[in-house]
Amino acid sequence: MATPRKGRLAGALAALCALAAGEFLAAVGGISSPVVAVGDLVIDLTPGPVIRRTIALLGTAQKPLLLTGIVTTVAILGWVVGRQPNSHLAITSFLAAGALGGLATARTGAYFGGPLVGLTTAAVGIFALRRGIRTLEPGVGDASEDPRITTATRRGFLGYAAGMTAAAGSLAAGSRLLVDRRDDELRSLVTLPARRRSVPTGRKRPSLTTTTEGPFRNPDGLTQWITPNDRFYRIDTALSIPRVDPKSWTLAIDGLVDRPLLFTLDDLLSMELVDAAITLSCVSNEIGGPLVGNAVWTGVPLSELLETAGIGTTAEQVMSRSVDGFTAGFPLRVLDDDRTALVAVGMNGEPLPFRHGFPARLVVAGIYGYVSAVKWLENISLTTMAEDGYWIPRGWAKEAPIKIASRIDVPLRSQLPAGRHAVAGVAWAPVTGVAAVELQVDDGPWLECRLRQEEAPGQEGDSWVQWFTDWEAEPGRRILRVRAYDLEGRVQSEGPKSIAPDGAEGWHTRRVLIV
Ligand SMILES: Nc1nc2c(c(=O)[nH]1)N[C@H]1C(S)=C(S)[C@@H](COP(=O)(O)O)O[C@H]1N2
Ligand SMILES: [Mo]
Repeated sequence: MATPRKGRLAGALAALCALAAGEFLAAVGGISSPVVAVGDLVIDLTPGPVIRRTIALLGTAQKPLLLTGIVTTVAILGWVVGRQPNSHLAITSFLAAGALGGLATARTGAYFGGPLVGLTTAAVGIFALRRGIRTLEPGVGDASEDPRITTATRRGFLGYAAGMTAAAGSLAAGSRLLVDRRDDELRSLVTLPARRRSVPTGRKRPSLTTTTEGPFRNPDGLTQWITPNDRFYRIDTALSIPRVDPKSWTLAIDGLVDRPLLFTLDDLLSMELVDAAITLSCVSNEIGGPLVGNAVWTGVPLSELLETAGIGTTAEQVMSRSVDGFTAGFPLRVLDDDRTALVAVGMNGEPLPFRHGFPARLVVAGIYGYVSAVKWLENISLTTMAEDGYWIPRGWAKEAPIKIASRIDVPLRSQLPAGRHAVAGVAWAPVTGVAAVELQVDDGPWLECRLRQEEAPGQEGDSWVQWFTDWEAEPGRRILRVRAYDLEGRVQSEGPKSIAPDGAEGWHTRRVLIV
């Protein structure tokens, strides 16, 4: 064949267009994306140790990379079979890819829609490839004979290629739109009641004090005290975010309780809801890292639900499970100090976003997310300590209080002119609360910084503080170091210690060149 390269390009385009058509059909039918379903299948077939290593290596980039890998594989498959578009190999390959996508999608519960989408995808691919090859046909084998034919062929092919690219692009964009629309509809079924209590336990800690006087400037780049929902970090094992229907959702409370209970979302919404600002952090947050945020959560106090169910005498652990099978547990005695612990249905005044656990999740002040903050919550079970949550057999500590931490956010740039500059950031020590934050320049004395929290419902110690100080920067290479103290007099550990198995330790350090 005279145009193997174009044949291959036609193959790759046909495969991508078929893929986009499959995504679109799945979105119209309201079933799982075939690409994501195949990703889930890959994860389920991958041995645990390999998964652990790729998470360690790739972190949060792991999911986008997997999905990109699947799309690329499909394009390469099209490229390979495009060389011999009419062969059995080409048709079989498209059918096999469609069948794989169809079966993977069926596994998510779309027993009829999945295979239908898979087969349609294969058919679109085969048809698009044939169509593409036909635009090449006049030139095949006799390209040198009539230059007018080759020009017409080239135009025909370019038109085909442009058309396929546009079709794939608009189908993909259309699927996105459809999925977003359906999400908005689901979430709009939920309205948070306007009347809410502001303090979970009826007590508020004494106001934080600081020994340094003077106004708190709000320098550019300082982290907002409340993290907006769309900027809140996201960590979970879910490749596709569960879309839970709030109308049929229930929360079971069972295990070592006197009376197992089942709540609908309306049950929870008609209870007296509580607002509380709580800082949530991931155990995988490196020193100075971004996996931490502060939000006002709205929900029902966990202790009220447990008391209604009646805590059994042998109960030792609160073990929660999500609709996608993730589990997390913490010792029941963690709740003994009356700390804020909510079955949260709202985040910063809105129903929970899908990424953050719609319609309900657990938020417990002062312990890392992986032992407590189960999103897309469906079950809370009281157990003995013998049971382990998802991350425990994977090498993470069974008990995981959030460590005292502080972070330098300002200055943003690492080169500055000499003179006065703001140095600022955030610090947290839940549930005790931050007493002081100190900054050190080079090997100089530790300077006490000003602290600030916003007016917000909840217990003050549960939330981070913003800290700020002015700095007269002198020319040269400067090193800034920060550390925090909690209200019980403990100082942030100097470390350095890495995140596994129970959270990083160390003083965040920034190098700044003053010119
Ligand atoms: N269902 C489910 N809930 C989960 C997780 C998960 O993987 N699945 N990860 C936990 C971890 S490790 C953290 S740090 C927090 C993060 O919550 P966020 O994504 O809302 O910030 O969710 C927790 N809840
Ligand atoms: Mo986490």
